[in-house]
Amino acid sequence: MSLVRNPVLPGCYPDPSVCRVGQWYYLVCSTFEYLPGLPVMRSRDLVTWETVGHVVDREGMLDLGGIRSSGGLYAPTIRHDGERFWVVCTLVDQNDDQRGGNFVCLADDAAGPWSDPIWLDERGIDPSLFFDDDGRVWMHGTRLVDPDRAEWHDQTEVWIRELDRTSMKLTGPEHLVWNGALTNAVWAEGPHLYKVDGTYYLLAAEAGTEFHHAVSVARAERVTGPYVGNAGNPVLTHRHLGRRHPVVGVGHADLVETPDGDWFAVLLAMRTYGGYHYPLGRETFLVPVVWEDGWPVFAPGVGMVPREVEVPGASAAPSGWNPGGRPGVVAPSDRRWTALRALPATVAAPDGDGWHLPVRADGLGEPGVPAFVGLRQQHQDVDVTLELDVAALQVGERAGLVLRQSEQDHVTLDVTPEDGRLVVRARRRAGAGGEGVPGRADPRADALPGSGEPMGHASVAADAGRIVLGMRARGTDVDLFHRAPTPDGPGREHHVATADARWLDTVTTGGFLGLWIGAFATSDGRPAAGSVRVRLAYHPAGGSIPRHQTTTTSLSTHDAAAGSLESELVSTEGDRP
Ligand code: 6LW
Repeated sequence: MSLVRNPVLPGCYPDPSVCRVGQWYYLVCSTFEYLPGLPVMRSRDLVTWETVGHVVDREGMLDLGGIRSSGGLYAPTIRHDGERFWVVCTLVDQNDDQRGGNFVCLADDAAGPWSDPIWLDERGIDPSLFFDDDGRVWMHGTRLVDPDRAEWHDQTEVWIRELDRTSMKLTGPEHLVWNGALTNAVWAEGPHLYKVDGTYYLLAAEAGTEFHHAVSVARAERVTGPYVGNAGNPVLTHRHLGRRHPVVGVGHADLVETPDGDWFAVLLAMRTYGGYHYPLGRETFLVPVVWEDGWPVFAPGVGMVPREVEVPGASAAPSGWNPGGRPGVVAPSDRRWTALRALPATVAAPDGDGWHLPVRADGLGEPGVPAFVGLRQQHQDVDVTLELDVAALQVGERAGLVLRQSEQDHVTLDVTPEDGRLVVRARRRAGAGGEGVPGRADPRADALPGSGEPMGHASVAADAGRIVLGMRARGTDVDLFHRAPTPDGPGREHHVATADARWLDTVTTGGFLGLWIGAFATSDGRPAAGSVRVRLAYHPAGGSIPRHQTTTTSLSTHDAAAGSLESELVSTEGDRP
């Protein structure tokens, strides 16, 4: 028996769905406007996960062009029918409900190749699949109730309909089976069907994917219902624990049975820090489940998401690096890399352990395809450095680091050639989102649509053509710095500005995402001619990862400053959730 620390997938891995094939578990999550989309993660023990591929990994498979942040790929489900893997998902364009929709992709091997999307003629989101033991396939999903029938605002209905696996079309009558356990429950969603000991179970989230999020369950004798809710619904939530609880927003669960007959749920929740904020976004947690009186009991005896979960037979490996990766330079082959609305290979080319990034006219403030490659921020305390070779960057172009929530909300630290020197600037772009955060909603931010509100700047001699830009996140404080490496050493660090990650989390901004950290290069709409070489290093620090996983790594000269700080902090590591 191993004690495993939650979350099992730290960082923005929301809407998890899991299935088991033999000894292996497979899990997928939402990826919104980032590509490659829908990572397929594999595990032997539900604890240590590796990304084996992505469902959407080819140019032309899906068109994400113009889709705004927090649109894109929502809430996939993964299942196996005994022969093939099936992933069902929704492509959402929040500005055009005629675009996108629900689709299925198929694969013999979870690592791919996955088929092109097969579109299904059904509105709504959060599709799921159930393979009954009589060979029939039942699709289900959720959608807003038509306004003329809706009894309350944001009332949704869970539908079930048969899928003909030969024609891959929905067939027969539709069955509306669920609107949530509670009257006035908004967004009954993320439905999944199971059959356990001859009874059909419907698991669904409700109350929206934020503070009031909850898991409810209903059961029926026939797959099409009628479904009767559990008297104890919701069967799992953290909303009664208040906003000071370290884990909030528990919901969107999917069940899986181990080969030994134990049951677990994967679900999403958020870890708060810096007050009621969760900059890392919605993460994947593991919860034990037992069956009592024909109903699933989540986290028996505890009734909330445990900080540590007992997983029989699990490897003792902690989850700090799931799904793959290690501290240090993130090579282009690393599966953590993503780009915006295009594959990383569309905007950048591998160049040793870094990327060659040609400047693009598209900026970060519009839903285009900017020169951007980035990865999730998975640790609250982290040092990120971006080494840039800017010799080929032109006047009027800028390149650097971005801490990104969305087009509207991000912080950049970039460098631009000016008058024979390099000017480093930190800027904050703030949309019209939330309120109540100190220092937020400065009206000047909207007056600078292209780049954002200045936060700090510095001027550096340009002779070396090489500069390091860095972010040091300690909780919600994010220090932005630069240094100019010399042949003799990493160069002295200069602080440029301090950002507040609370500006960028969805409590403030709205939307569905956690933070991404990336490299970008833009000419802000003007014709682009230059390029940069970038090399990004990611080092968790302090209490972000379990102590026994923090090993000493060999540090290159470039990362020496970040590395020494990391080792200092390891010894004072706290017991952060
Ligand atoms: C997803 C919905 C939700 O489709 O958020 O947690 C949406 N729930 O089920 C996007 O992640």
